[in-house]
Amino acid sequence: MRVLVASNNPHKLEEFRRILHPLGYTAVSPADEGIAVEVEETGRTFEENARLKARAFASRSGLPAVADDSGLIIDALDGEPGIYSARYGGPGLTDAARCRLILDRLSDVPLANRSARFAASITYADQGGREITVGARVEGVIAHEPRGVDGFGYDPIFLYPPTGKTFAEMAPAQKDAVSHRGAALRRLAEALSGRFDAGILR
Ligand code: ITT
Repeated sequence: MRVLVASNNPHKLEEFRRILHPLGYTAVSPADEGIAVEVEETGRTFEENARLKARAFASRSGLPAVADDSGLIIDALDGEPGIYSARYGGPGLTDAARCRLILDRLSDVPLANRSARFAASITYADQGGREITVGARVEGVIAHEPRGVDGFGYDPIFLYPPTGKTFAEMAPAQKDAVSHRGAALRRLAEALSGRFDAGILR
């Protein structure tokens, strides 16, 4: 089954392709389909924004669309950057500068108080009016310095305690096996195959 990845983030697209392929889905990009859609993320939650993106891409493309709204939640920053993760510190910053901004804001915070999690809400929307939203999280700790070269975004500062490595130090398949996005997409595939009621998933 072909699904359109309702995202303009090339790193997410790569992860979707990688995770969905073994689940029996072919992920196509907006560029593959020759469409460009910009969605204003006006929702107040990851779920609301995922729904907005999936619906917009599905209606513009004629294909079933899968959208992800995700971010990093840091307890010592009262949940920031949260739904504003992509634009934290201003739209002109690089991923590395955003990581540095967080490290500077946490400079006095000891490891014991650096708990954080990645969260993803993923919505599937199709032309028949079927819509499914699932969510998943992965718990971690904000490192004191960036480490690793894989991944994207905040991966270099997100320490995953069971491996002692940041997500950027883990092989892509190792990240997918435990990440918010990997878990949410596997739940979505189960829901689409009708194995259980997605309404109860959060
Ligand atoms: P689309 O809306 O076009 O999909 P986006 O990057 O703007 O792309 P979001 O609004 O969902 O998407 O922002 C998510 C941000 O959260 C993303 O840009 C990263 O900074 C961060 N993020 C999410 N998942 C991540 C991951 O697995 N690793 C590192 N950073 C992640």
